[in-house]
Amino acid sequence: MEVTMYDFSVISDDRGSLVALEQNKNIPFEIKRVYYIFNTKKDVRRGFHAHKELQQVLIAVSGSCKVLLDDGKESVEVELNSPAKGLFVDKLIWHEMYDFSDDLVLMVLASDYYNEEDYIRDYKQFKEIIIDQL
Ligand code: T46
Repeated sequence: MEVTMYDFSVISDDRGSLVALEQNKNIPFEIKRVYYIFNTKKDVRRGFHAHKELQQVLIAVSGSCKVLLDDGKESVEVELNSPAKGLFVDKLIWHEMYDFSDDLVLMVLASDYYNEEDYIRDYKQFKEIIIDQL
């Protein structure tokens, strides 16, 4: 499956570095929500769902983690370890996050407000929805 990883421009000078994120420019949707995940435990996986409509960009602004992406046909593992990289997670992609470093801060930009109805948390149901779309 195709993985979309954005390489953000980093503006650096002798004071440090800066990355700017702009909706519909280097982020491919209108940003309606930002949340971040931290204080994770290395061996406790999170995620285990797909979204019906939501699109997201995941950025490890500090530390690192791995992300499994599964489109129902194949799965890939991606490492996030740079505040200058953003992983696009489209709708109908099953995803899991794991292997968190102690200093991980995973920032997520989302195309819509929080809505539990948008989650598919059962893998069997996810596969059925994917098959129906073919
Ligand atoms: C996703 C991955 C990458 C809220 O109340 N508002 C929010 O905006 C979010 C994201 C979560 N919550 C509540 C829902 C749960 O009671 O926070 C609790 C933890 O959420 P969840 O178990 O879904 O966390 P993760 O890490 O498994 O998944 C999260 C996002 O929920 C999800 O959309 O794609 O990060």
